[in-house]
Amino acid sequence: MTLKNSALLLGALVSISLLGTTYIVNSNKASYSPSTNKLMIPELIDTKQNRATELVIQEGRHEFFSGVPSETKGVNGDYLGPTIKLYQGKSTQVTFTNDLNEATTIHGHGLHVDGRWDGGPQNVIMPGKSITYSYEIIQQAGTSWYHPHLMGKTAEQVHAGVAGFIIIEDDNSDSLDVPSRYGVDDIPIVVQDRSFVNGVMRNYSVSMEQIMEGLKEETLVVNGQISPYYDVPSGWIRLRLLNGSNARYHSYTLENGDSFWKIATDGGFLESPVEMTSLVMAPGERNEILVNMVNTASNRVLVEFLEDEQSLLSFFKNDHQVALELRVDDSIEPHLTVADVLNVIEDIDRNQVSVERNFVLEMGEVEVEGLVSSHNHHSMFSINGRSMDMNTINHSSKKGQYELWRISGQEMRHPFHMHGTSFLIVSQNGAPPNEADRGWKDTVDVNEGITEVVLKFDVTASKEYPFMYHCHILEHEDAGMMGQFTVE
Ligand SMILES: [Cu+2]
Repeated sequence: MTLKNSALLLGALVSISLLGTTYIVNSNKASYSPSTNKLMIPELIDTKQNRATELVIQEGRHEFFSGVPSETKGVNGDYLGPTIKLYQGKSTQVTFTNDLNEATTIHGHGLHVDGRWDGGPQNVIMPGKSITYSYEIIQQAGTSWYHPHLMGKTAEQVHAGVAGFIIIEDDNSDSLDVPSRYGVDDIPIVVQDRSFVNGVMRNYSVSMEQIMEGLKEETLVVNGQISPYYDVPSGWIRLRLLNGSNARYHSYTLENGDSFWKIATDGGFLESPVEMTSLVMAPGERNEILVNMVNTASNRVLVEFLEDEQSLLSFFKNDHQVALELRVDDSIEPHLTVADVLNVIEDIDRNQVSVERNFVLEMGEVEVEGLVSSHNHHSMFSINGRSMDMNTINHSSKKGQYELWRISGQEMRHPFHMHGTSFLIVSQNGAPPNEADRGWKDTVDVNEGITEVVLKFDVTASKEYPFMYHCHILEHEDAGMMGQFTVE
């Protein structure tokens, strides 16, 4: 170990001693035995039958640990919300009612819908009020999600439990040979991290340091449960993974070291399944993977929380937690085959691009050290030197125009998300994306190197209801690492 590492190590030890809750949490994990939980599958609201879709955002009391309720928020329930299934080419009215004692919004993360229906910070639903969105689905099959996007309160409301899946189907997904029985072999998994004291979820609050690093808690929570199991058929199992953490990066592996196959990114299927043994997901990202359960009685999906490379906290907390135990039940009919070709993804030629834009995600140190004096705002988080201002439109895009966005971050990794469309990655740190990342995305991990993405918008967003781009570390977003734009 070098001298430099020793110094870091000392710092890490001090940090750990300050994180008193870590020990409390770990002792709690020992005193409760939640692994007998059967995975909760969110209710499916399938809009194919033109069912009126009404969702109520409400206060709840959810038991992460048996017999110990925590104060939470949910949608049509105590924690998290139903899965909404939407169809390409179909328009569906979805009404959100706010039964909370505070304002909220519900953003459809990943949806290509007009700014009026986007649920950004301008689409406020006051307490006791409702808002009806018309989800006119033009995009391809994929896994999106919904969550609050209230200015300055997104992190707290998502943390309390307001989130759910949106699954989009199209002609391709309807006929494709992949597991698609919801809750049988097509399983939505939202993975989060929370802290517990005597089995009770710690309510949201953040120190300045936690705003800087993002809120990183200790206990893995999957669909609102701790280390659940699920009975699955002895065939291919499709997991729709959502990193629903405020700030944590997750690394997924299988306990037995087996390969799994990634079949979809945020916004749709890859061209073919990509074999892998570990998968890193940034906050806000979705990936669909296939797990082969043919020759095994059980397997466990593990998650490791990644730390920034600089932090030696990871040296001590490098443990994998069980996200989900898959147990084979031979009485369930298995899905035994998978298509080789899943999708056709037409590359966007660089020559088609008519506008290039640069986005630099900046952290507070720059201003604290007095290097920048032109800022007349208080927030320490910004993009291109500007913190989010609801009254400022940062740029305007043209519908149908191809654009190249060049994004980089400062100090640490930031998951950059934009509303209203999906993009393709052109390059990251000068290299083309690997096979598993050559799909449609709306959230991408950026570091100090440059990430280039190409995109176009097929819907509009007015000045009244603009689209957002922001860091999906929710503490950074709330602190101002966000901007807004129109599409005309
Ligand atoms: Cu960030």
